Amino acid sequence: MFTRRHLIKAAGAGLALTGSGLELGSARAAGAAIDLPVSYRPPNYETPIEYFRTAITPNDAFFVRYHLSNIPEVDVKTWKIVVGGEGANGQAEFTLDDLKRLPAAELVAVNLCSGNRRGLFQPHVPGVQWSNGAMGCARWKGARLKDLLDKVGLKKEAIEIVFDGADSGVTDKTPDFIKSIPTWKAIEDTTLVAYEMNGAPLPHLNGFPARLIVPGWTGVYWMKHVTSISAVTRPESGFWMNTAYRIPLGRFPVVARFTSQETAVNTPITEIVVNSLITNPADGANVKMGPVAMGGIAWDGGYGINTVEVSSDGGKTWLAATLGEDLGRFAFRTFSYNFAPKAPGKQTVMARATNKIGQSQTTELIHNPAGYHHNVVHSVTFNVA
Ligand SMILES: Nc1nc2c(c(=O)[nH]1)N[C@H]1C(S)=C(S)[C@@H](COP(=O)(O)O)O[C@H]1N2
Ligand SMILES: [Mo]
Repeated sequence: MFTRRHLIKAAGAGLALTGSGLELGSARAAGAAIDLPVSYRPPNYETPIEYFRTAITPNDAFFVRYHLSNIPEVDVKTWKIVVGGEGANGQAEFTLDDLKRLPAAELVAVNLCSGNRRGLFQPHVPGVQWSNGAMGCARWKGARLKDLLDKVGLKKEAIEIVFDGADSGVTDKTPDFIKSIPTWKAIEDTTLVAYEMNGAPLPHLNGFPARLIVPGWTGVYWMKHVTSISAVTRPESGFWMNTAYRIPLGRFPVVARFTSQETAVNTPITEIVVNSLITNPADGANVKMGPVAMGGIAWDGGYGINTVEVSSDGGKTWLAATLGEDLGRFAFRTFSYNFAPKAPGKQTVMARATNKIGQSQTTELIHNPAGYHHNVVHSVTFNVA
């Protein structure tokens, strides 16, 4: 079983925030920050909400998501990525040193599980019951996937690039976790094979020694411990492509399409929908009468956040929040808002983000069987006394 003692240490750092003027909220919220295992086998850990008060999520508190239980500690001495496939002109192998010899690229990007907030679906849907913390934002450094593919050369018919990682199921019956992305997405300058996260080697549970970074697209494509990258001329099939990670066709306002995988009724999930989260005050917190320094983060699939608006009257009127530092179009964008309660008592404040192509959060949940893309406007209720 995996334990995550460092998370407990990190939670200590989170608690120290109380001394820095940020209200942590109730004792229950503080207790929850110690560890949030959603399951142990496979290991699934959620990031406590306090860590989203800054745009960069620390490695020690970063969420963890696995589908398979057998996650080997990769030995870098023997580990390599094999690049090839019937859609490539040849085959090549890359060790970690080989990757580091390619031109390095760096960017800040949100890794968000498609099922983030699934646990908030009403009616309930089966699957890992995530709350708000199946996501994180880090500065990733690595080689461009396109540079690896250039070493072998792609046939013009190559329509998808397929990834496999070192993890596997405990029995042969568990389908191996294999994912593909369209070639056009694979060769974008921002799609990386990353070996560093926030200036450090990738933590074991976040994909050491190297993982895919597919900025703007949900975490499912961000293959960890990647060992194989294959170009194919036919759509990849298999459980994780044909059955899992699909959304009903046409229900969500997404621009990026994965046409080689579309059916008459559904399509693979692709880009992250625009969203935001209020991080302070915490839901249920007690705050002193007077101006309340509110804050949070907003993000989207890479178009960039244009505005975050806040409402304290149930959505009748909205006022602009102030956006924080811009760490790039794929990053969390912090926002702040000075809320002046008119009277003591319970206050509910909502936040709504809009991106640069005019997409905004929904007020009603767009229901779908797998519980993806929950971007209903978030609110917190706190007590002013
Ligand atoms: N090898 C491997 N890579 C994987 C997965 C997995 O199960 N195995 N899960 C994917 C999913 S669904 C998500 S949301 C992200 C989570 O990344 P993290 O664990 O670093 O937070 O990893 C992706 N990459
Ligand atoms: Mo995920």
